[in-house]
Amino acid sequence: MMSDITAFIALGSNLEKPALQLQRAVDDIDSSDSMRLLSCSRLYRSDPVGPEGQPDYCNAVISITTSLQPEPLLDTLQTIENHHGRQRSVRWGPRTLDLDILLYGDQQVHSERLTVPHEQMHGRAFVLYPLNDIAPDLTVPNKGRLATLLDNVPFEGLDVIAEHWPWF
Ligand code: ROI
Repeated sequence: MMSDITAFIALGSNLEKPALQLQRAVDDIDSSDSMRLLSCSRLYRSDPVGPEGQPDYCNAVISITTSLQPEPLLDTLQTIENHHGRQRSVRWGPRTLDLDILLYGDQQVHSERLTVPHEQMHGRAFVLYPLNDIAPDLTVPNKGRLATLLDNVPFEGLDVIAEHWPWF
């Protein structure tokens, strides 16, 4: 479709078989009428950022094409999160599935519900390194080149746990 936009989505989980949660999320996204998977980063284990004492996370980044505008895309991703048993209780607490819109084309969005580019992405290793797997030449609107952002965020608290996935 002519109006399709490329968007980058960060996936995170640290409850109930995190790798399986990410795998199912990719399936749900790709089987949706309004979203198509383009590429998938490697799969990472990461130390929790935020409150201590929660389990390690599984993280990845994917790119998709979508016919949806940013807010309907957010709605659709939140519906998938809810299907994965996501409970919104503790801020920065553990979660079965988190789907964050990192980038929506080269557009900037500032609404009550949504900020794109994602406000914290430029400082988070668990976002930037997976993103670099699939879009090393990217420039983040207002933040500069991904390669430059990576210079300021060490590869720490991260392990690649799979080069190739989803597995099925
Ligand atoms: N920490 C890691 N490592 N990975 C995440 O996806 C993640 N998501 C969050 C908070 C709680 C900030 N910490 C995280 O929302």
